[in-house]
Amino acid sequence: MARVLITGISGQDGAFLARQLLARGDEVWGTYRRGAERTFSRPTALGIHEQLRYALVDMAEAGNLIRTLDRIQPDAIYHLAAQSFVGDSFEQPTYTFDVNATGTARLLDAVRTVTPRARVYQASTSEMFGDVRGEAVLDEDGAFRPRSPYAISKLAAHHLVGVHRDAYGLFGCRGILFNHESELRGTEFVTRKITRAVGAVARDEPGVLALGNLDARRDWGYAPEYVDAMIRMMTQDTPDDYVIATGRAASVREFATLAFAAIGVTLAWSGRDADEVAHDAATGALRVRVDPTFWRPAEVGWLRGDASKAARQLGWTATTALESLVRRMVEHDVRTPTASSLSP
Ligand code: G4F
Repeated sequence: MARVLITGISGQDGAFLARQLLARGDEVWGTYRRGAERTFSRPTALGIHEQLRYALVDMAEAGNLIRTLDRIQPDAIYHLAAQSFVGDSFEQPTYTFDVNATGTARLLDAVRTVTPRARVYQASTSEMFGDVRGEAVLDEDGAFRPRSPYAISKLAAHHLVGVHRDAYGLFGCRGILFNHESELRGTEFVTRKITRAVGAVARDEPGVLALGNLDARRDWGYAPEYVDAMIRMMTQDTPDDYVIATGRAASVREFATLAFAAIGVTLAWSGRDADEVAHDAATGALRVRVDPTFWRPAEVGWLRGDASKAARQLGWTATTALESLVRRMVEHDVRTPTASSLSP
């Protein structure tokens, strides 16, 4: 049994990770921010809220981090806390950098000072690859050309963990995770935005789904499998870096097509750029339109990962196909109505 601290317990990955660690018999602590989600809806949805211990921590407060590590004395720290929405980082670059990059520097400094033997998992991201040339399949040696303040902040944190590993012997693992989704995904991310809208259509609610860049391609996997990869990294004898991905890229347009197909609606796409739309091929009802306000100032057009190192060294491979992931999310959002995500 280990004592584990998860920064950012209230997010999708924090909740799934906590569930898997509890199942291993670990004592699991999670940090949360004042003003952030106080109801812990995701740990509650997974039925683990009562088994977790919580600590109020802000990545902006060095003293807060030091005292928390001193009090908990974790054997392992999974550092997931972040401003994780790429779109917002263009409007809030300083905040994003402070939480994601400087916050990681504060955490690492606290670890070095208080619990130098604690293992650290860093939630690195495929966004760091950024401006991918051609349709490259990206592995741990891929070039980083970040395209957003978010990606730059995560790349800085990634390198900070590397420096602490080299300079101070930190057991630091960096998981370069490609997009990973689930029924607990935040509703601001495109996959959940789409599946919630499909749920609304299935319930005959009025409205049209408005999306940004339909051509963006992502390598989408199922989040619970990705947190399993984190644990496998952290329980190796040697810390290392791993790409975690499915190896398949699909466009936002394809994701939406699959999601509507899951409720028996075939989409017929027409038009181009800001005028592109999708109608229900059977009824002619308008289902999707483009809203340029969702276009990003700089976009990452293509992300597809090669997780063969993780397969070789961790025995990890993604097993949920995109079609199954989409169906699972749609079925959840058909069953569980939330405030409508369709614009009139
Ligand atoms: O769902 P997204 O917002 O995810 P994004 O930007 O790929 O970032 C996610 O994955 C990263 C891993 O690669 C994480 F590091 C990060 O924290 C986060 O979890 O957008 C996916 C794509 C983008 O190209 C975006 O421009 O979908 C495009 N898109 C098109 N219409 C939209 C929309 N994105 C959002 N959020 N909303 C739209 O209406």
